[in-house]
Amino acid sequence: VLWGIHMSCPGFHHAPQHLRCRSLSGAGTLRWNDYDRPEEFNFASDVLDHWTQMEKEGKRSPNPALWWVNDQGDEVKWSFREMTDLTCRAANVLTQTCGLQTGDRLALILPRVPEWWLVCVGCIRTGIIFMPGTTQMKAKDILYRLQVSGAKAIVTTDTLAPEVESVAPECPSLKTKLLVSDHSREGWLDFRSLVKSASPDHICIKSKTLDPMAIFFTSGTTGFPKMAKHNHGFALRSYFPACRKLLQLKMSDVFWCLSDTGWILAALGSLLEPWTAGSTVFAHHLPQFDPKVIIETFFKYPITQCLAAPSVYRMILQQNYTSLRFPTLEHCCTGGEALLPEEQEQWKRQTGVLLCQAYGQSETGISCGTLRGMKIKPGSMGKAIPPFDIQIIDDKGNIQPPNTEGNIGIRIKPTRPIGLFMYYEDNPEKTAEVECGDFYNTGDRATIDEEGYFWFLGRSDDVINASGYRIGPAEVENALAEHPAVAESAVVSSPDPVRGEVVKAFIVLNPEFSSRDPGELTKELQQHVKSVTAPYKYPRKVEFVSELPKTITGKIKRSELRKKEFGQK
Ligand code: BCO
Repeated sequence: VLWGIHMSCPGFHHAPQHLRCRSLSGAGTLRWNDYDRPEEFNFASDVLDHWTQMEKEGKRSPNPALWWVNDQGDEVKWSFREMTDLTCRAANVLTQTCGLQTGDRLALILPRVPEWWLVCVGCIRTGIIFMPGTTQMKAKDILYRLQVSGAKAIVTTDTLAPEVESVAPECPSLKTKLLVSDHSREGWLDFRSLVKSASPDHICIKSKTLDPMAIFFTSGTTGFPKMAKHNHGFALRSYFPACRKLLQLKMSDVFWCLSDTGWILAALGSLLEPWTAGSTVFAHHLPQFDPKVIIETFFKYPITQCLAAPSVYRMILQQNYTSLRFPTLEHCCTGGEALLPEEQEQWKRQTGVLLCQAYGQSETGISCGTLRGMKIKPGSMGKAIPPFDIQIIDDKGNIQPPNTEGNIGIRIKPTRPIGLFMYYEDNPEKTAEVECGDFYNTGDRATIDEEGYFWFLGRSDDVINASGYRIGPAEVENALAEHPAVAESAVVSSPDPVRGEVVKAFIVLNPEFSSRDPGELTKELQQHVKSVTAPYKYPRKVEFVSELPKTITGKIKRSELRKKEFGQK
């Protein structure tokens, strides 16, 4: 049972002086501009507590800050006052009970439960670096993350607790395990009851804008995921006027971002963007994705804006509902993978609502987009959003003229813009690899037209983008290699009408498995991958081959296989 709508907040009425924040000068009035670089910024004290103050002064409507629902009819509505109170308590739990300090890392693997917001903001208040991860992760994924980051704490639920326990002995840095559950578990601290009994008095750290705030894991062509480290400037960027133009959120908006809590899109869409504008964050627990539930939710709740990956909109359109005219929906935004122009037009035709494209990565947040009110060019992901200066560059970092294919580059010299990741933690080689002249090379291919609109073309490397997930082929190949049937494999992207792209595995079998029924073996291998790594990575297509194309030095030519999938020469 979740905390009720009216969870009492003892002590709030005696809120200490520090909660009367020093931040925004008034509702809707901006304190910082697109190119400002304030010395200090903290999302909790500068933004969230500001709205708390507005609420107290009667300058904000009584809409909740967080409106959470699930499919069992439970509902949580927390005001900004309650958010301040509860996140201060969470901050005290993390520092006082768990002994965590500024700069320590905390792995945050929670589904869409209200505590996700408490932990995120609790970390921001204390300077603990939070590392969101998807609940689809398996023990091996968790082990890697805990080890490589040296995380001192993990917060998760009953479902993943056994996976964490199975790897915890191999993680010497891990001192604290926090459980979000209605039950207690040996060896775990009970987050809910600790928050209830914690003090709501907490003094937010005065974080420097360039101090680290969060780490997002991101997949590459080779090896394990890299740690893209972001500072508090990542949250400040949501505050900049240019960024606010993307959605033009107002206090009265009810904003629903459907991204899993493990991705940067959720940090932006379920936390930073809506709360910066004083809007309501809407969340549906959605343990299993079901487009019908999404549609019903749009009909049932007064959601005004939505942010989701293209696959989500695509799957809604494919439901063949008689009407998709949602009563309160005014605007939709999408990002994370490519969206076809006809899908964008179909959404407008069927819902009456515009669907605007944005583009970004775990390294960049939302970098460009079709801002609300801007001319839409179907199929384009819009224009660069300041302070990012985005250009199409060649492999040496030279700016390319309009309508010429190249890499999407974000200028980092002479000044690295606020909002761009700092570097890949503990990985100077990979950090250097993506620096190209004066630019950060995203590895995404695109063109820019004369009006500054970007047109996405694909990846420059072997990374797969399946329904908005960035998947490293080596991660899937390594999982397949653990199965006795697999002699070797090559994993590439393959087109798909629903998911845009899916993972396809070309597999050479060990001789003793060559007589097995291919259909059955495919299912077994898919199940195997789902059981050893996060299931979203599993190969939805499998082809058994007698050999893989290789260079003379024996390197598998994935690009050759990929081109074949996309019908290219
Ligand atoms: O399709 P199958 O049923 O065979 O398999 C699915 C799930 O059923 C299964 N699964 C999920 N959890 C599991 C599990 N199996 C075992 N144990 C579990 N715990 O595994 C497969 C997972 O694939 P999926 O997540 O793609 O499946 P689903 O449910 O169809 O979801 C569809 C989408 C569209 C909702 C989902 O693909 C999605 O959320 N995509 C968007 C990802 C996203 O938000 N990307 C943004 C990244 S941030 C970024 O790009 C930067 C932008 C600024």
